[in-house]
Amino acid sequence: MSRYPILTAEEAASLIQHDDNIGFSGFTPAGAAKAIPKAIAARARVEHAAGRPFKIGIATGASTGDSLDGELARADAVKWRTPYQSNKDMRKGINEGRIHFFDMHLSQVPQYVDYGFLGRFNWAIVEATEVTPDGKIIPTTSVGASPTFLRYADKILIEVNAAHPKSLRGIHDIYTLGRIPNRREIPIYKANDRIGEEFIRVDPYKIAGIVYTNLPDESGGFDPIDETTRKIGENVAKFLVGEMAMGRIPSEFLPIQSGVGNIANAVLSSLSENPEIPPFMMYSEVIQDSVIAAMKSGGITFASGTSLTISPAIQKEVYDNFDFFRSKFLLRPQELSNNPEVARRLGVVSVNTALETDIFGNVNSTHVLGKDIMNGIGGSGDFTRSAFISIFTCPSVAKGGKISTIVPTCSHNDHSEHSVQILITENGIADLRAKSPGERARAIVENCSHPEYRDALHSFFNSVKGGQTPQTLGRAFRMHEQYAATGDMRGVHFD
Ligand code: 0RQ
Repeated sequence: MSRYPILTAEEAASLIQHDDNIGFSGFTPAGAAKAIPKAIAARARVEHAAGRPFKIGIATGASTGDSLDGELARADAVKWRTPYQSNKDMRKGINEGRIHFFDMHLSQVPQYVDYGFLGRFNWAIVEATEVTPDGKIIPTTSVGASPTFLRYADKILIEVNAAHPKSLRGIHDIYTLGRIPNRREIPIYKANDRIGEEFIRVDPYKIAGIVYTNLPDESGGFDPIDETTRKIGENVAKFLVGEMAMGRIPSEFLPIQSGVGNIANAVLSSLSENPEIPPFMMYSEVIQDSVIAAMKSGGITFASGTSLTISPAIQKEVYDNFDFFRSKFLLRPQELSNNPEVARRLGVVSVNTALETDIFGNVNSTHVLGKDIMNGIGGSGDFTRSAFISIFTCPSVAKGGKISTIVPTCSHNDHSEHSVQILITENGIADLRAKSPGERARAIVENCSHPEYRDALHSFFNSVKGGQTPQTLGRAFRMHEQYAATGDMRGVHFD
């Protein structure tokens, strides 16, 4: 007999009040709460129909699945949202100004909660494979910010999800940072060092109920690798092989961090298949499909992350062969997986994806035309600023060539020229280290931009006389302005 009340999702949702702030589990759709948020959305619709307000504040690890971000956004039940999302309805609500969203570095979310920057949390709602009578919670496929939400929220609801095996116990590495200003270094000296416990400890008296579910993670999988993403991946591998040959990367290689998405998936495939790159470890956040394939082939020996974001077929394979995979990864709280101090000390090579980059090396990861949010900065800033070598990748064009991802000036800045070292597209590699802004502009345009935009980009900076940076404020956004007016950047000129 469970010592905790067993509730239906609807009963759990009935405990939530208008204006409550909730910390949900979920870092990507992996391990996100599913049944209770969906029931809260249904409750919001009923309340709205009765003429009563019903909106909640939502913090998570990162993005989640449609049952959380999608359902709650569609029910107009979101007061505020942080730190990252990738759901089309949530994005729409944010860009239409209905949802108050603030984008955050993912490593900082737990500390913000811990020190009260986000206010009081009424609830933590998390998914688990198991809860023991003395309050030990075994998460499912992600850890994210759940340990902190569980510690600080007034009350706890848990979805115990039978879709994940109990054998997941042991893959989590839960460790609590000390209080500032007396916090010590995190004792991770190699990516595969385990430093914490297998479970999250909570005060059992805070657990208001358990909802039993059997729901798969809502991970969609990735687009197949195409010619462009394959070339980007090959260029990343070529660059890193060159760094090894020059003795800048040690022969045993360095831990890799990789962003999430189609391009990142392709890059990891190329790295792990390249015969000149030795088997390597990852110190990253999201463990995605290509990492699992590389673990099988021996290209990746270990991955430290905070979520196991894999498509359903790959998840089945991992669970069916768990004896093989068990020792190959650890899921940690995001203030550890994304910790800048650890990333700097381990010499992480970061590889993230840009939406657009400018010719001086500033990167926009988050906004379309400077205004509309795509997903958020995620962990890209946690790693880029601290990496031993920071790489950004992107295709040189988007939307069938109508958008050049390389522009004179980014329409929004997430990573500055001071943090971005290497830029890679399908066309080539721009090494920005030790280059002045003018030299960077030349390297980026010549090596990385799409041939269709190259002459125009050259003409942007070639005519500028004097100054440290060949910039002309009056022409800086001409490509964006043309796209906004005509839906196509092609044919732009700077004369
Ligand atoms: O939209 O499919 O509608 O055409 O952006 O682009 O090429 O599929 O690339 O899946 O790798 O995502 C930056 C969004 C790239 C992602 C971003 C359009 C393009 C397409 C997606 P369509 P692709 P990916 C780890 C680290 C920030 C956070 C981060 C991201 C869609 O990588 O969110 O790095 N990164 N976190 O057409 C307008 C441009 C565009 C553009 C591409 N310049 N203007 N649209 N697109 N460039 C993750 C976490 O921390 C959890």
